[in-house]
Amino acid sequence: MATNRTFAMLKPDSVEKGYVGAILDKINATGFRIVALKMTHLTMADAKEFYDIHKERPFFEELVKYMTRGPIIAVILEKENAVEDFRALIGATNPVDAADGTIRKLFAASVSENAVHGSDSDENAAIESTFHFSGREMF
Ligand code: IDP
Ligand code: MG
Repeated sequence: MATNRTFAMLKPDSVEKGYVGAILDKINATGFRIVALKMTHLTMADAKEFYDIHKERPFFEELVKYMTRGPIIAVILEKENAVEDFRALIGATNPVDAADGTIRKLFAASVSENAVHGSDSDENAAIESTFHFSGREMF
């Protein structure tokens, strides 16, 4: 996995509210190339594994329930400085703290239902990408 890639999810609330097109448009407009994309529905086991790092946190059960309540859009994105630039594009975890113009400021409802996921490091981008996509699904 090249280090100029990141992994992202448009979470169930984004799909439910019809924000997929608008969020992908913003991602494209910011200069990211879509390397892989699919709609999928995480199982409880998938969500628990994906968010394993948070398993001791008080919001873990709420997070797993939210992430499995409907389909998500999984994407791999490519751009120079992808991980950092995508985190800047999505904004702070809590939309109240997110900068104007960020995806979470525009589309997130709360700290728990915050519209999008973005990898926090090149290492996690690679792990998360291969968790969701096979080599044949990456372009
Ligand atoms: P991040 O998505 O900005 O990297 P993390 O701290 O890694 O934020 O948390 C993962 C996800 O867990 C968040 O995106 C959000 O959906 C949820 N979450 C984080 N903090 C809280 C909280 O305090 N209450 C409820 N849900 C939370
Ligand atoms: Mg995180």
